[in-house]
Amino acid sequence: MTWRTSPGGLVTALEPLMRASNGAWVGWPGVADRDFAPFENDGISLVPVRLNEVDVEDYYEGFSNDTLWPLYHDVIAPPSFHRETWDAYVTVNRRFAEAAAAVAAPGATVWVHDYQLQLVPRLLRDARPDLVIGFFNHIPFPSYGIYAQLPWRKQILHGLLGADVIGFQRLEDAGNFSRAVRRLYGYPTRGVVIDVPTGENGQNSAESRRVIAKHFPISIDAAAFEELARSPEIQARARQIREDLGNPKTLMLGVDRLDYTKGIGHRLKAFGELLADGRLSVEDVTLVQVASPSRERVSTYMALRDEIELAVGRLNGDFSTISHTAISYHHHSYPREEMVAMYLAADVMLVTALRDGMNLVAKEYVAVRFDADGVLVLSEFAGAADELKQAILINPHDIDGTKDAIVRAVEMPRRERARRMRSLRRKVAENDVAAWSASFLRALTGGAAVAAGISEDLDLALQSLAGAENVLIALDFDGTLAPHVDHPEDARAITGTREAVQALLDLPGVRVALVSGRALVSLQHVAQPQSSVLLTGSHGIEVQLDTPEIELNLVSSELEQLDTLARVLTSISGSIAGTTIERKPAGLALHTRLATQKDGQTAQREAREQLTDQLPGLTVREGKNVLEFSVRSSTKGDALEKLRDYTGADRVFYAGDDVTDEDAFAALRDDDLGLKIGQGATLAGYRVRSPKEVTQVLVRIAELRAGLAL
Ligand code: GDG
Repeated sequence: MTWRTSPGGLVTALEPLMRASNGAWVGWPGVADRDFAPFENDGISLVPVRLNEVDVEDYYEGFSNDTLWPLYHDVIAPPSFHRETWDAYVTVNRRFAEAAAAVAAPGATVWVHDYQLQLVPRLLRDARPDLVIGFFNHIPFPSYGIYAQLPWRKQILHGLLGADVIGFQRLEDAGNFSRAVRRLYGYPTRGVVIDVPTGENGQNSAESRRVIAKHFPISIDAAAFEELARSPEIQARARQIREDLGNPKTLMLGVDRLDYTKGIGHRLKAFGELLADGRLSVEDVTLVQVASPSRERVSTYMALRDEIELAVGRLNGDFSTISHTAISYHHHSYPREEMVAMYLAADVMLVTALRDGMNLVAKEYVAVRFDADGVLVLSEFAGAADELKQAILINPHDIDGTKDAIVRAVEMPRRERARRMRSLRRKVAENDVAAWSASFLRALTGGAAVAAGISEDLDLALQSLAGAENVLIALDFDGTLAPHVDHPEDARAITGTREAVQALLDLPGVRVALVSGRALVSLQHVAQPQSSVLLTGSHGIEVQLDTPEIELNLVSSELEQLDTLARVLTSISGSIAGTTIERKPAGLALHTRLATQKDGQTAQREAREQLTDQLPGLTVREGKNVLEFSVRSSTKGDALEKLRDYTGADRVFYAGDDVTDEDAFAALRDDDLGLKIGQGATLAGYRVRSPKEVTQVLVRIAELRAGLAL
């Protein structure tokens, strides 16, 4: 068994990212009916998904390539609609979603590619709400009038809307998608934003999730193409190609998968007519047409091949001479080097697609032409036409227009060729495939942050924090992770918090701590923290750091004071009915709730008098029917300092909602990040509304940190 990397820009663009973030590439290995175990290659795990023969027939060749492909390409060929192939599409999409759900880390970013997997975003979101999900559609998205033909039009939209960001090639595609969502679901859309209701009641629900539908025109690894083109071997090969073709004055080139969307027939028709009209002659002009084999078992493609080869045969029969061939036709795939040599050799590149998401061939031709020569004739129905406006743009259905464009290209003066090519090259260099993936991922991770109610400012601060070597994430509990409740023992962290904390714990260089005013025992009871979470209770007096024992953060003089305090209060409480004492980690409380008002007052007065005499440094807090004495005035700020020392963190994140948390915010340093929950004045630099957003912030930190393993 052997394997090799798929050629192409997508792999080139994503490979470094995938490697840096320990990514998993989930996909079909390209062979039916075989199970392959997942394996690692250079930091990327490859996760094969099995397709059997029937899946290939129904899901891949059927629904994907005989229903969606023609439909999305404006029904250039008639799409078939079969319920069995739809069922196969659902089944296989589920299989991919399961495979991705199984390998994605908590809070991971998953990027789903292309029309074969449109149900995956939703399936994945249902299985793994913690994930950030992007989808990119490599082919066009048709206008509503055409899309509406699809019997499963609502299911597909629902599937796609599971993503946070849905990327398209062209502005128009994104617009068509948003319109379809409005027409079929009635969800509100504003620019690139779609508000998708999330609640149980669907459309009537008040809660919604933001989905971004936007165009991100894909590109190529332009520098790599240029580098190949600059190599002496490839330049020699380019000269050789021209020579082998009899050094025609003009070499024209078409490179396409043999697909009916590419307009190969229209191109041949225009070229044939030009030869017939005598506007071009085989003495001067040769057309090289590479038609790489594609989807050879789909009947429309078989018919197309026959049709194209018949046309090529006819034209060659009619116009070729012994020394000059009109069309040099090749039904093969070539190595990348040979393609580059052909691009270099070609004076005119013909891209006549009737519909094409982008068309990378057009961009490759431009990237290769470092000599600033060559003319690109480009269909306005290819996505590339939006950027490559200095090409000669054509409507391939207009055969006369196309013929004129070809003649213009053949006759174009050197200076105009150079001017146009330079401008085209700038475009391709500016937006290469790395820029494309970076901008998509920025929208995706930024988009998820916005959707989660995280402001852009906060997100930037989180990004910076996540890049630190050692990070301490310190969190208050009540009001921060858990909503406030009437009975303190009922407090529980909201759903998702535990998973978010676990995601953080799983990352190297990250420690998580709880900082609470509660006594530690009570904190443990309500928070049920994972064993590696560091705990501090009673405003920092109690700490539990990687050991089962609770440590009292008291010095010996404080312990002596505690003894004295206990002696005095026990004697007072023993002599006055209805008064009780409660031990606290660093003090005692005298409760007078059950005593008469007079006895209560007496007890409190005596305690104050005796203790301020004997223990002048004592802290006294008065509550309702309770007087609390402590030998130590520890704050959450002290707790945070202790944790900072212990963990050796160079950056600290602290989140809290209460006035007592302000001591912790005050202990933060310039590079640290304080997050206040709810309203009220604060020293914290950032604020969110509720514990729900805190959990999202934690997920975000984990995700950023995982990505920043880069
Ligand atoms: C889909 C969308 C969108 C072709 N023959 C050979 C070969 N190729 C390479 C080309 C180019 C790629 O295949 C074809 O890409 P295109 O963009 O032209 O078209 P599709 O295959 O239909 O791709 C399209 C694209 O996805 C990306 O989003 O642009 O609109 O339909 O890179 O160079 N490469 C080699 N030998 C061949 O014989 N080595």
